[in-house]
Amino acid sequence: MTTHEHLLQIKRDRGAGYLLLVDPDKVEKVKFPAFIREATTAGVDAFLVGGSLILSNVFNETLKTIKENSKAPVIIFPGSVSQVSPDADAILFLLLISGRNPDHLIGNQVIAAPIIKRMGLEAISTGYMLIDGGNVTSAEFMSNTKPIPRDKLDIAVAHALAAELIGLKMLYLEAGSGAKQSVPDEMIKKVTQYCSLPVIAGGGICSPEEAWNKIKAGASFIVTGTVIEQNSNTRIIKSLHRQFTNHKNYRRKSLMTPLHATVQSRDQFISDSLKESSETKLQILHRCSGEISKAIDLIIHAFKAKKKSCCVGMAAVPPMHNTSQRNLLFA
Ligand code: 1GP
Repeated sequence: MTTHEHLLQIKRDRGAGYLLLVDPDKVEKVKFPAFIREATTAGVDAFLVGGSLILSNVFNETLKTIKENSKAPVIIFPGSVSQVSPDADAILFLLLISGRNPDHLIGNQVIAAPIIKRMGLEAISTGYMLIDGGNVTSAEFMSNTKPIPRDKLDIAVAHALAAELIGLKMLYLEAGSGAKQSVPDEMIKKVTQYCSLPVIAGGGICSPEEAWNKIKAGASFIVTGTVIEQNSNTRIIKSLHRQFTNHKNYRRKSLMTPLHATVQSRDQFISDSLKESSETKLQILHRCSGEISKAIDLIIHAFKAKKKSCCVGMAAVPPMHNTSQRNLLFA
């Protein structure tokens, strides 16, 4: 199974996944292997490795250490063409589609493509969209591009659709590392209503609730980086273990438990609905927002009423924003 297929399976099985961004410059060598092992145990679905600018010379070493200590996929999230290595499972082959800098639309890709091909590295073509996060981030400055304004949902949707029509595999909505404001939930919602590509959301996500809101809005993957670094209370990470403890709590208490519980309820709900649909010809309309429990109540009520055909207002549960899954429900 390729890494891309693996990610799609996570999305299918659980509705959403969690990607931990590792900046090689921030790695504390001694404690890093234990941190990776614990992060894996806590349920990180994949590690992203990269940065807009890497000053240290430990890029390959970082990839290798993660591989040695985790079975989770290691995916390069390149800030430049120099961040290409055969020591990863895959690379996000980024096209910075929100910008109009030809270097980031095709120039760097042309330079990197033969190297990636020669290495046999899996490339996951990804439409990378910078969204205004309230401050100038490294990604914005280094790419010399303008982010999409936060309130321009139509512009974001049009870019996402272009990525889909071009044939890219994923979309990354990025507010930028350390952004003051993460990508607006409303934008994720709008993009995933119109575009069927799985959406990765990252930049400035600081709390489990914020992550959960992105998932509810339709994101398939959440990326965090800075929130882990900040928890160390020092500029250079003094205690990755302690930092990870925060991360573990973050996953267990606030993201993983409610997220997975709700997603499982939803998956059960979908599979039950599909099972029943052949008998009752139940039509599920995906058009209003609400709580999953409310939707389940409504559908149970409909089944009890033994209606041959009924319409049920369906909660706007994330993956159903995607047309492919919605079509599955309609089938
Ligand atoms: C940056 O989306 C990632 O490219 C993660 O951002 O560091 O703000 O979590 P943060």
